Amino acid sequence: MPDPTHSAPAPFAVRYINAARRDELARDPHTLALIGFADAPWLSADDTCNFDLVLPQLAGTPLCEHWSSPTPVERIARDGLRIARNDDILFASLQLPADDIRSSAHAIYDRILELLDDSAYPHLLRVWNYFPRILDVEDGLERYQSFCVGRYHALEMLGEFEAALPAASALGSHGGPLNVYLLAAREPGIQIENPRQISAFRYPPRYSPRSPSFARALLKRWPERDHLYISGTASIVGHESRHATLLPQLEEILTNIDALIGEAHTRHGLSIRSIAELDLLKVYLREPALLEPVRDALETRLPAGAAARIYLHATVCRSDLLMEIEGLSQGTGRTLKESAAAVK
Ligand code: 3EB
Repeated sequence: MPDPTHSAPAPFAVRYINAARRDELARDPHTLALIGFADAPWLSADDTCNFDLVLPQLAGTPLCEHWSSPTPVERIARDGLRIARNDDILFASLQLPADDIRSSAHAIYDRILELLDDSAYPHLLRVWNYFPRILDVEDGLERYQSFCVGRYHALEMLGEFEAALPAASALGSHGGPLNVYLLAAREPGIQIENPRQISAFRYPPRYSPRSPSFARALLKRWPERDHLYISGTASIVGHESRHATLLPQLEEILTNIDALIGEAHTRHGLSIRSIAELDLLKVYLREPALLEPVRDALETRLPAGAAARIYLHATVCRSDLLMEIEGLSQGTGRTLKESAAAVK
Protein backbone atom coordinates (compact mmCIF):
# COMPACT_ATOMS: atom_id res chain seq x y z
CA MET A 1 0.00 0.00 0.00
CA PRO A 2 1.32 3.45 -0.76
CA ASP A 3 2.24 5.48 2.26
CA PRO A 4 -0.57 8.08 2.47
CA THR A 5 1.79 10.72 3.85
CA HIS A 6 3.76 10.41 0.63
CA SER A 7 0.91 10.23 -1.84
CA ALA A 8 -1.16 13.24 -0.73
CA PRO A 9 0.67 16.43 -1.56
CA ALA A 10 0.52 19.31 0.88
CA PRO A 11 -0.90 22.53 -0.63
CA PHE A 12 2.65 23.83 -0.92
CA ALA A 13 6.26 22.93 -0.23
CA VAL A 14 9.26 25.10 0.60
CA ARG A 15 12.80 24.21 -0.41
CA TYR A 16 16.16 25.90 -0.56
CA ILE A 17 17.16 25.55 -4.19
CA ASN A 18 20.35 26.38 -6.02
CA ALA A 19 20.00 30.03 -7.12
CA ALA A 20 21.09 28.99 -10.64
CA ARG A 21 17.59 27.49 -11.07
CA ARG A 22 15.78 30.70 -10.15
CA ASP A 23 14.92 31.97 -13.65
CA GLU A 24 13.64 28.58 -14.76
CA LEU A 25 11.48 28.24 -11.65
CA ALA A 26 10.23 31.83 -11.98
CA ARG A 27 8.54 30.80 -15.23
CA ASP A 28 7.00 27.67 -13.75
CA PRO A 29 3.24 28.08 -13.18
CA HIS A 30 3.59 25.97 -10.02
CA THR A 31 5.89 28.52 -8.37
CA LEU A 32 4.23 30.46 -5.59
CA ALA A 33 7.30 32.46 -4.60
CA LEU A 34 11.05 32.82 -4.98
CA ILE A 35 13.06 34.62 -2.34
CA GLY A 36 16.72 35.47 -2.74
CA PHE A 37 19.24 36.72 -0.19
CA ALA A 38 21.34 39.57 -1.50
CA ASP A 39 23.36 42.73 -0.84
CA ALA A 40 20.71 45.04 -2.30
CA PRO A 41 16.92 45.01 -2.60
CA TRP A 42 15.35 43.61 -5.75
CA LEU A 43 11.80 42.99 -6.89
CA SER A 44 10.95 41.29 -10.17
CA ALA A 45 9.55 43.59 -12.86
CA ASP A 46 6.64 41.23 -13.59
CA ASP A 47 3.81 40.41 -11.19
CA THR A 48 5.38 37.34 -9.56
CA CYS A 49 6.30 36.96 -5.88
CA ASN A 50 10.01 36.96 -6.75
CA PHE A 51 12.23 39.26 -4.72
CA ASP A 52 15.49 39.58 -2.82
CA LEU A 53 15.78 40.34 0.86
CA VAL A 54 18.82 42.36 1.95
CA LEU A 55 20.04 39.51 4.13
CA PRO A 56 23.29 38.32 2.54
CA GLN A 57 23.83 34.58 2.60
CA LEU A 58 26.91 33.72 4.64
CA ALA A 59 27.96 30.33 3.37
CA GLY A 60 27.90 27.85 0.55
CA THR A 61 26.29 27.73 -2.86
CA PRO A 62 23.91 30.67 -3.35
CA LEU A 63 20.41 29.47 -2.54
CA CYS A 64 16.88 30.73 -3.03
CA GLU A 65 13.82 29.89 -1.02
CA HIS A 66 11.34 28.30 -3.42
CA TRP A 67 7.65 27.92 -2.60
CA SER A 68 5.90 25.51 -4.93
CA SER A 69 2.31 24.45 -5.42
CA PRO A 70 1.11 21.02 -6.64
CA THR A 71 -1.36 22.86 -8.92
CA PRO A 72 -0.85 25.94 -11.11
CA VAL A 73 -1.10 29.16 -9.13
CA GLU A 74 -3.24 32.23 -9.68
CA ARG A 75 -1.43 35.59 -9.48
CA ILE A 76 -2.75 39.00 -8.53
CA ALA A 77 -0.68 42.19 -8.31
CA ARG A 78 -2.09 45.54 -7.24
CA ASP A 79 -0.77 48.65 -5.48
CA GLY A 80 2.49 47.12 -4.36
CA LEU A 81 0.84 43.92 -3.16
CA ARG A 82 1.68 40.64 -4.88
CA ILE A 83 -0.33 37.50 -4.37
CA ALA A 84 0.09 33.92 -5.53
CA ARG A 85 -2.56 31.43 -4.49
CA ASN A 86 -3.99 27.98 -5.11
CA ASP A 87 -7.16 26.30 -3.81
CA ASP A 88 -5.85 26.06 -0.27
CA ILE A 89 -3.32 28.79 0.48
CA LEU A 90 -2.40 32.35 -0.28
CA PHE A 91 1.15 33.72 -0.37
CA ALA A 92 1.52 37.53 -0.38
CA SER A 93 4.40 39.98 -0.30
CA LEU A 94 4.37 43.71 0.37
CA GLN A 95 7.00 46.45 0.62
CA LEU A 96 6.87 49.98 2.00
CA PRO A 97 9.64 52.52 2.64
CA ALA A 98 11.35 51.81 5.95
CA ASP A 99 11.99 55.41 7.08
CA ASP A 100 9.03 55.85 9.40
CA ILE A 101 8.93 52.26 10.56
CA ARG A 102 5.96 52.65 12.90
CA SER A 103 3.70 54.11 10.18
CA SER A 104 4.90 51.64 7.59
CA ALA A 105 4.31 48.67 9.89
CA HIS A 106 0.85 49.98 10.70
CA ALA A 107 0.07 50.53 7.02
CA ILE A 108 1.37 47.13 5.93
CA TYR A 109 -0.60 45.27 8.60
CA ASP A 110 -3.74 47.29 7.79
CA ARG A 111 -3.24 46.20 4.22
CA ILE A 112 -2.81 42.57 5.27
CA LEU A 113 -5.98 42.62 7.36
CA GLU A 114 -7.92 44.18 4.51
CA LEU A 115 -6.58 41.52 2.16
CA LEU A 116 -7.48 38.66 4.49
CA ASP A 117 -10.85 40.18 5.27
CA ASP A 118 -12.07 40.13 1.71
CA SER A 119 -10.39 36.94 0.62
CA ALA A 120 -11.27 33.29 1.01
CA TYR A 121 -8.05 32.85 3.04
CA PRO A 122 -8.74 34.83 6.24
CA HIS A 123 -6.34 32.94 8.53
CA LEU A 124 -2.79 34.16 8.86
CA LEU A 125 -0.41 31.28 9.57
CA ARG A 126 3.10 32.69 9.21
CA VAL A 127 4.61 36.13 8.59
CA TRP A 128 8.18 37.30 7.88
CA ASN A 129 9.21 40.92 8.58
CA TYR A 130 12.53 42.53 7.56
CA PHE A 131 13.69 46.14 7.72
CA PRO A 132 16.97 48.04 8.07
CA ARG A 133 18.51 49.68 11.19
CA ILE A 134 16.36 47.59 13.56
CA LEU A 135 18.31 48.64 16.67
CA ASP A 136 18.67 52.35 15.81
CA VAL A 137 16.95 54.69 18.22
CA GLU A 138 14.52 57.20 16.68
CA ASP A 139 12.19 59.42 18.71
CA GLY A 140 13.31 57.68 21.90
CA LEU A 141 12.43 54.15 20.74
CA GLU A 142 14.42 51.43 19.04
CA ARG A 143 13.03 50.90 15.56
CA TYR A 144 12.04 47.33 16.47
CA GLN A 145 9.89 48.75 19.26
CA SER A 146 8.29 51.26 16.88
CA PHE A 147 7.64 48.41 14.46
CA CYS A 148 5.91 46.46 17.26
CA VAL A 149 3.75 49.49 18.10
CA GLY A 150 2.65 49.98 14.48
CA ARG A 151 1.94 46.27 13.99
CA TYR A 152 -0.01 46.08 17.26
CA HIS A 153 -2.22 49.04 16.41
CA ALA A 154 -3.23 47.41 13.14
CA LEU A 155 -3.81 43.95 14.65
CA GLU A 156 -5.69 45.15 17.74
CA MET A 157 -8.57 46.04 15.41
CA LEU A 158 -9.23 42.29 15.29
CA GLY A 159 -10.58 42.33 18.84
CA GLU A 160 -9.60 38.99 20.39
CA PHE A 161 -6.54 39.13 18.25
CA GLU A 162 -4.07 37.22 20.44
CA ALA A 163 -5.79 33.95 19.54
CA ALA A 164 -5.31 34.75 15.85
CA LEU A 165 -1.63 35.68 15.92
CA PRO A 166 0.57 33.90 13.39
CA ALA A 167 4.06 32.54 13.81
CA ALA A 168 6.56 35.22 12.78
CA SER A 169 10.11 36.35 12.28
CA ALA A 170 11.24 39.99 12.52
CA LEU A 171 14.87 40.82 11.77
CA GLY A 172 17.09 43.68 10.81
CA SER A 173 18.16 43.72 7.17
CA HIS A 174 21.10 45.62 5.64
CA GLY A 175 19.02 48.08 3.64
CA GLY A 176 15.96 48.28 1.46
CA PRO A 177 12.30 48.66 2.40
CA LEU A 178 10.15 47.12 5.10
CA ASN A 179 9.59 43.78 3.43
CA VAL A 180 6.79 41.54 4.66
CA TYR A 181 5.68 38.22 3.24
CA LEU A 182 3.06 35.86 4.53
CA LEU A 183 1.17 32.61 4.30
CA ALA A 184 -2.60 32.53 4.85
CA ALA A 185 -5.16 29.74 4.61
CA ARG A 186 -8.87 28.99 4.55
CA GLU A 187 -8.84 27.32 7.95
CA PRO A 188 -6.84 28.37 11.01
CA GLY A 189 -3.77 26.67 12.43
CA ILE A 190 -3.13 25.83 16.06
CA GLN A 191 -0.95 28.19 18.09
CA ILE A 192 1.88 26.56 19.99
CA GLU A 193 3.53 28.49 22.81
CA ASN A 194 6.81 27.60 24.48
CA PRO A 195 6.50 26.43 28.10
CA ARG A 196 10.00 27.82 28.74
CA GLN A 197 9.07 31.32 27.55
CA ILE A 198 6.45 33.93 28.31
CA SER A 199 4.31 34.45 25.24
CA ALA A 200 5.76 37.39 23.30
CA PHE A 201 2.33 39.07 23.23
CA ARG A 202 2.53 39.12 27.07
CA TYR A 203 6.10 40.45 27.39
CA PRO A 204 6.45 43.24 29.97
CA PRO A 205 6.51 46.73 28.42
CA ARG A 206 10.24 47.24 28.83
CA TYR A 207 10.78 45.36 25.56
CA SER A 208 8.32 47.54 23.68
CA PRO A 209 5.44 49.86 24.61
CA ARG A 210 3.20 47.40 22.75
CA SER A 211 4.13 43.74 22.90
CA PRO A 212 5.42 41.85 19.88
CA SER A 213 2.38 40.31 18.19
CA PHE A 214 3.25 36.74 17.27
CA ALA A 215 2.86 33.12 18.36
CA ARG A 216 5.94 30.94 19.01
CA ALA A 217 4.83 28.38 16.41
CA LEU A 218 1.83 27.35 14.37
CA LEU A 219 0.78 23.78 13.74
CA LYS A 220 -1.21 23.37 10.56
CA ARG A 221 -3.04 20.13 9.96
CA TRP A 222 -3.42 19.67 6.24
CA PRO A 223 -5.59 16.68 5.25
CA GLU A 224 -2.75 14.17 4.99
CA ARG A 225 0.12 15.76 6.84
CA ASP A 226 1.05 18.23 9.53
CA HIS A 227 3.16 21.32 9.03
CA LEU A 228 4.89 23.11 11.89
CA TYR A 229 5.95 26.72 11.35
CA ILE A 230 8.45 27.73 14.02
CA SER A 231 8.90 31.46 14.63
CA GLY A 232 12.29 33.08 14.89
CA THR A 233 13.62 31.60 18.12
CA ALA A 234 16.26 33.29 20.25
CA SER A 235 18.12 32.62 23.48
CA ILE A 236 15.27 33.85 25.66
CA VAL A 237 13.96 32.11 28.78
CA GLY A 238 10.89 33.60 30.45
CA HIS A 239 11.15 37.00 28.82
CA GLU A 240 14.86 37.59 29.41
CA SER A 241 17.80 37.15 27.10
CA ARG A 242 20.19 34.45 28.30
CA HIS A 243 23.98 34.08 27.81
CA ALA A 244 26.42 36.71 26.59
CA THR A 245 28.29 34.31 24.31
CA LEU A 246 27.46 32.53 21.11
CA LEU A 247 27.47 28.79 21.72
CA PRO A 248 25.46 28.94 24.95
CA GLN A 249 22.92 31.07 23.03
CA LEU A 250 22.81 28.40 20.32
CA GLU A 251 22.22 25.64 22.91
CA GLU A 252 19.38 27.66 24.48
CA ILE A 253 17.81 28.14 21.05
CA LEU A 254 17.98 24.41 20.33
CA THR A 255 16.39 23.69 23.71
CA ASN A 256 13.63 26.23 22.94
CA ILE A 257 12.93 24.71 19.52
CA ASP A 258 12.85 21.21 20.98
CA ALA A 259 10.43 22.48 23.64
CA LEU A 260 8.09 23.83 20.95
CA ILE A 261 8.20 20.61 18.98
CA GLY A 262 7.64 18.71 22.24
CA GLU A 263 4.50 20.78 22.93
CA ALA A 264 3.13 20.09 19.46
CA HIS A 265 3.95 16.41 19.93
CA THR A 266 2.45 15.86 23.38
CA ARG A 267 -0.58 18.14 23.03
CA HIS A 268 -1.47 17.59 19.41
CA GLY A 269 0.23 14.37 18.34
CA LEU A 270 2.70 15.91 15.91
CA SER A 271 4.76 12.95 14.75
CA ILE A 272 8.20 14.54 15.04
CA ARG A 273 9.86 15.00 18.42
CA SER A 274 13.00 17.03 17.91
CA ILE A 275 14.80 19.63 15.86
CA ALA A 276 16.72 16.85 14.13
CA GLU A 277 13.51 15.96 12.27
CA LEU A 278 12.71 19.42 10.91
CA ASP A 279 13.02 19.97 7.16
CA LEU A 280 14.35 23.53 7.00
CA LEU A 281 16.27 25.77 9.35
CA LYS A 282 17.02 29.43 8.69
CA VAL A 283 19.88 30.68 10.82
CA TYR A 284 20.22 34.44 11.30
CA LEU A 285 23.65 35.64 12.46
CA ARG A 286 24.55 39.12 13.57
CA GLU A 287 28.14 38.96 12.28
CA PRO A 288 29.70 36.94 9.46
CA ALA A 289 32.41 35.76 11.89
CA LEU A 290 29.76 33.80 13.81
CA LEU A 291 29.17 31.52 10.86
CA GLU A 292 31.95 28.99 11.37
CA PRO A 293 31.36 28.22 15.04
CA VAL A 294 27.59 27.98 14.56
CA ARG A 295 27.83 25.83 11.43
CA ASP A 296 30.33 23.51 13.09
CA ALA A 297 28.20 23.22 16.22
CA LEU A 298 25.05 22.43 14.22
CA GLU A 299 26.90 19.84 12.17
CA THR A 300 27.91 18.16 15.41
CA ARG A 301 24.50 18.49 17.07
CA LEU A 302 22.34 17.35 14.14
CA PRO A 303 22.50 13.97 12.42
CA ALA A 304 23.64 13.71 8.79
CA GLY A 305 20.73 14.37 6.43
CA ALA A 306 18.90 16.49 9.00
CA ALA A 307 17.25 19.81 8.20
CA ALA A 308 18.59 21.83 5.27
CA ARG A 309 20.18 24.99 6.64
CA ILE A 310 20.66 28.48 5.26
CA TYR A 311 22.83 31.04 7.06
CA LEU A 312 21.93 34.72 6.69
CA HIS A 313 23.50 37.96 7.91
CA ALA A 314 20.76 39.67 9.93
CA THR A 315 20.37 41.68 13.11
CA VAL A 316 18.27 40.23 15.93
CA CYS A 317 15.89 42.70 17.59
CA ARG A 318 17.68 42.77 20.97
CA SER A 319 21.24 44.06 21.06
CA ASP A 320 22.33 41.26 23.43
CA LEU A 321 21.24 38.48 21.06
CA LEU A 322 23.78 37.22 18.54
CA MET A 323 21.61 34.80 16.61
CA GLU A 324 18.13 33.46 15.97
CA ILE A 325 16.80 30.33 14.21
CA GLU A 326 13.45 29.62 12.57
CA GLY A 327 12.27 26.24 11.35
CA LEU A 328 9.78 24.38 9.24
CA SER A 329 8.46 20.85 9.32
CA GLN A 330 6.60 19.66 6.24
CA GLY A 331 5.83 16.26 7.62
CA THR A 332 7.69 13.94 5.32
CA GLY A 333 11.02 12.24 5.46
CA ARG A 334 11.21 12.48 1.68
CA THR A 335 11.11 16.27 1.69
CA LEU A 336 13.81 16.20 4.30
CA LYS A 337 16.21 14.27 2.11
CA GLU A 338 15.37 16.26 -0.99
CA SER A 339 15.95 19.51 0.89
CA ALA A 340 19.29 18.30 2.18
CA ALA A 341 20.32 17.21 -1.32
CA ALA A 342 19.43 20.60 -2.77
CA VAL A 343 21.89 22.31 -0.47
CA LYS A 344 24.79 19.93 -1.01
C1 3EB B 1 11.75 36.94 20.71
O1 3EB B 1 11.51 35.77 21.01
C2 3EB B 1 12.81 37.16 19.69
O2 3EB B 1 8.49 40.60 16.57
O3 3EB B 1 7.69 39.24 15.06
C3 3EB B 1 11.23 36.49 17.21
C4 3EB B 1 10.21 36.20 16.28
C5 3EB B 1 11.36 37.78 17.70
C6 3EB B 1 9.32 37.19 15.87
C7 3EB B 1 8.48 39.52 15.97
C8 3EB B 1 10.47 38.76 17.28
C9 3EB B 1 9.45 38.48 16.37
O4 3EB B 1 11.20 37.90 21.27
C10 3EB B 1 12.45 38.12 18.65
